[in-house]
Amino acid sequence: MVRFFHLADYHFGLEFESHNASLRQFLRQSMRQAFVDMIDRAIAEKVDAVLIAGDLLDDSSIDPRNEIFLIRQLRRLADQMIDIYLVRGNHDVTHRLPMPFAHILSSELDIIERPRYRIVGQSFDQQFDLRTIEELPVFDDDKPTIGLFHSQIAPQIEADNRSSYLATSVAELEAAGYDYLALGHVHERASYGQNKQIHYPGSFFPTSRSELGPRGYLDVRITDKLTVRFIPSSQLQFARLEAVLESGDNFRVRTYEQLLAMHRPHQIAQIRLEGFLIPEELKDLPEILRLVREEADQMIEFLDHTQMAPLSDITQNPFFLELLSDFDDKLFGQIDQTGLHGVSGQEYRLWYAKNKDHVRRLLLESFYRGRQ
Ligand SMILES: [Mn+2]
Repeated sequence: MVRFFHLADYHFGLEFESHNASLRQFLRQSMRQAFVDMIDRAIAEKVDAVLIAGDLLDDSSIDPRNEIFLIRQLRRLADQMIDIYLVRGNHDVTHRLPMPFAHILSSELDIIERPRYRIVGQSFDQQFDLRTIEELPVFDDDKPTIGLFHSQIAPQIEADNRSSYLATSVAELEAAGYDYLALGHVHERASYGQNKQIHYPGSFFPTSRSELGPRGYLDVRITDKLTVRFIPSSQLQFARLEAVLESGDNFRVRTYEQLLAMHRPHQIAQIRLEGFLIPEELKDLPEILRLVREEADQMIEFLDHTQMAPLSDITQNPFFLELLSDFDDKLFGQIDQTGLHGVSGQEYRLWYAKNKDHVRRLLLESFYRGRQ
């Protein structure tokens, strides 16, 4: 049996700059811990190898702190005689990580023969690698053969319609008859082929808000059959949720509790808010959201798409009746005193009676426009 872990698109070094400071710190720390946990498991379970299918780094120019971390972790595998195979992807094509203990595949088709298996693979040779993967060599022995590529599977590869990412196709990968194809580049988990032997593990750790759900790596065993099992690298995951807020009694406490109930440990949720609220509630909302975020350790982000309730729903509200009657009094007082572009007070009253709802709506909207 051959057993190995297959990971890709770790993008280590990513700064998570679009998140607030505390979340950024938490994400960077969790990203490291996820890697340590994977290495611990590889050692505890005595796998033969760890395969890294490109984009180990987010950027080839890695800072000293990150390099020290990464090299020390990877060396733990080498110290336990666990082989490391790595191809360079579009994000780390020029990295200079000092890892003589690992096999970094060259940018030409590379074949590494081991006693119990062989690896066939290829690194990127520049950021946008316009080549396609050349025809894979076919081996007619029983030794398990594993392909390792950072590659974009294109439905059909034609000379004038190439991907920039060392493209290939399912048909071409299948033609070589390999036992397993360890791919990277596509950040969502996917598998292809008649025998489900072609795999993208997806990103090792979420690299952005849009990478939802569990992220991790694949535990692959090749015996007389192939077994592939997904292992989450971290409990942390991103989620996208929606909350419909309801106007009415006890708005503050109700809304606070409704939103806080959506918080889960290890979940960074982006919650889209919908609903029609009266202006007083809209005014209170930012503070309620701030309190929820504080209670949830900043693990919730809000997208506020709430709208002001239709005027008919809110003009019965005492606050508005007072605001509007004050407005009418002042407006007509002013018109009676000065006239309005030659329109008499009487004419204006007639026009206003017809267009009252529209005018009031504009007034209320402008009054509350500053709430965001
Ligand atoms: Mn990537």
